Formats: sequence, structure tokens, C-alpha cells
Amino acid sequence: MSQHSTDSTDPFDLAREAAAEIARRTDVERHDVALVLGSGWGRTADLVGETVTGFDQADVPGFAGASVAGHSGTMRSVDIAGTGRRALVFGTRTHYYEGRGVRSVVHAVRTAAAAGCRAVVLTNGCGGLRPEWGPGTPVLISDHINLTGTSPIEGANFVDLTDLYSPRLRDLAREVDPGLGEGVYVQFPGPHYETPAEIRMVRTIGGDLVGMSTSLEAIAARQAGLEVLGISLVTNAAAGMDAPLDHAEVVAAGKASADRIGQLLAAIVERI
Ligand code: 8IG
Repeated sequence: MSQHSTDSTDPFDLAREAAAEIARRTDVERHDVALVLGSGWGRTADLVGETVTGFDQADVPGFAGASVAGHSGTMRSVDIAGTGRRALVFGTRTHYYEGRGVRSVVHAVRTAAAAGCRAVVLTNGCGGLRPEWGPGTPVLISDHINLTGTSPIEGANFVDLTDLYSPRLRDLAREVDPGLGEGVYVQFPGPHYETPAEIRMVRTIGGDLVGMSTSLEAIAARQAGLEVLGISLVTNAAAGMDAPLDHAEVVAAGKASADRIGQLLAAIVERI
């Protein structure tokens, strides 16, 4: 079976349709920066600026409703504090494991490009392989390893992925928060987590973070000409590592990180 939709709809036409609907609903012709909020990042958009317009993502062509608990299905147009620029915030994403096809996974990124965005910030919640990154630690993605076995690119388009995760935007993020570490994100198809043996493999091949998103979106973003910043929030130690913190500690770490990652995202978006 083809990994891409076999219907005759052009995914870029669908993205343009979605962008037109967004322009209609928000009354602005173009947005400047897109944010995709992953697990744990849901409330951070409030710190980016004032939500001028919010609507159900599922009302925009090509988008399905939220299907993962803890993800908000709201799309928002946010006035980036003090800049006169607009952020297009996707409160949820379609994951590869949902089985809706790779086109659905990258539709938000293609829509962002069609809506005029020049950069996209892809966030996620993930497992961490470095013991110094406890739950609640934000980490910049320096590069990725795509273990999904698929690609969002259709046809013989040999898209260069060198410096996919923009060095300029990573430098900018570190100006905001000099304590930020960075690592290689490994996307598994999911929805199951890894086995301890798979995590040992990840370590061997150079991975630092494991998750079920982001890489396919980043590839589509590069094809669309967007600058990409990827930020992971380590929410758990990868499988087979030392005993995780107890639940109360994890909750406390999450609360403490909410402020840090919200301020981080706001300060970055303001400077992009
Ligand atoms: I949150 O440990 C979160 N998402 N693959 N592994 C994978 N995805 C994740 C993990 C994890 N934690």
C-alpha cells in the first residue's frame, strides 16, 4: 500500500485552501511564524501574546479533530507581543500512528507555509536518554534520525536536510536561555514506547531523545522553505534507564517547567 494518499487531491492545494480559510477567519492575509504545540506545551501559547482569533482546528480544510488527550484542538492567531507580527498556533498535531497518512501528519506545516509563515517552531514531549535531563527539561533538537520508514516528500524530490534545524534559530534560543542543551531526536512510528533494547540501539546510533513526531514535519517544512526550530520537553526517562522519579516529583517538575518553557517560547518567537 502506498504510504501517501492515493486520491487525486494535491496536498499543496489542500494547504492553500486551509490557508485561505485561516485568512478568512482571522481577517489577516498572512501569518509570520507557526507554532506546533506538543505534549506539555499546551498552555505556553498564552505567554506568546494575545489570542486575537481562536477556532476549532477541525473546521479548517484537511484537519481532523484532536485525538490525543491533553492536546487542544484549537487553532489560534496570536499577536506576538510588541512586534505587530502574528503567530499561527496549532494546538494539536496529527501523529503518524493515527494512521491518517503522512499527508495528514504534515498538513499543518504545509498550511503554515501557504499562510505566509517563514519559520515554524515544532515542539514535542519526549523520552530522554541523558540522565542529566530530568522530566521537565526543554532541549533543542540539533538533528534527527527518522525511523518511521517513510517520508512526506512525494516523487523524486531529493530534499537536502543539512542544517534542517536552523543553527540561527538555535543560537537565538540559547541567547534567551543559555542553559539549553541540545540533542538528536529519534522519531519512532509508535504508538508503543520503545523496548530497553531499542533504547540501547538509539544510544548506539547517536540519539538523545525519543518520540513519535516532529521529524516528518521538519522534512516537509524544509521542502516548503520554512526555517525550523525544534524544541523537545523531556517528560520521562527513556525505557530501561534508571528508576524514574516518583509521580509527585514528575508533576512538580512539570509545573516548574511550564513557566520556563512558556517564557522560553515567548522570548524566542518575539525574536524570530
Ligand atoms: I511524552 O519515551 C513521550 N513520548 N517514542 N518514547 C517515545 N515517545 C515518547 C516518549 C518516549 N515519551
